[in-house]
Amino acid sequence: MFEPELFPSASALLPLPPGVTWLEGFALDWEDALIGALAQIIKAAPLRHMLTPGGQRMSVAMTNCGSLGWITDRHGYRYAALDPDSGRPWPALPEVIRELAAAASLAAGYPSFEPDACLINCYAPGARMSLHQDRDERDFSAPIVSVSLGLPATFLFGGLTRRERPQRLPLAHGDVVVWGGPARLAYHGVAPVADGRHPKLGRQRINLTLRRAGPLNLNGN
Ligand code: MD3
Ligand code: FE
Repeated sequence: MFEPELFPSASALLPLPPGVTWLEGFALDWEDALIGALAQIIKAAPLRHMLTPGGQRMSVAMTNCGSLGWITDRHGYRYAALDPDSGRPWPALPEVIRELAAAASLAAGYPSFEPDACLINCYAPGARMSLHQDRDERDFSAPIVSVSLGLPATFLFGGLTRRERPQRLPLAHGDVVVWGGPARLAYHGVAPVADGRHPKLGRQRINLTLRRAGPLNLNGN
């Protein structure tokens, strides 16, 4: 029989733009493994506040894993195989992140997504990310998979021009969102994170952004 839902989930209440697949709580099955893997990565490649090309220090602290890492400095935004702070390659993409990305992209209709870059964004209360497009990747046909952990945040999701007023998505610990097709080049950002405390992660929001940044090659990497 049809059961009316008394407390429909947030994603069921919002008309999502085409290309956006919101998987609420999808990462919870991997929660502890993810947190353990993150701790290892941050040990090898510490979080840091990078400089924008305009000379502003970012409020979000970042690091990467995978064969390519997203960086910004006075010279611009780009992907790099080496951590500029250590001169070493970024830590490898852990199996748990690979598995989660494969499951989420499959659920969203992208069965052959092979990420080579995982940007780790760490937001203390008050940190934010202003509206921007992601266009440093080589091929925009691949989706982007994002995983939210820790404190909740309001994600801002606009159109293909800066002019369109962004829609607000409340993202919680464990939510995974797959952004593909017409959503891939949309303007997006994160409103300042409100103070709070997550039982496992404390006073922070961590977002993993999995991308295909470089070319696909025949060696499976
Ligand atoms: C929608 N990070 O690192 S992830 C970024 O929560 C970034 O840390 C945000 O935007 C964060 O560039 C958002 C979700 C996301 C990432 C890329 C997108 C959404 C996107 C690209 C196109 C459309
Ligand atoms: Fe982005």
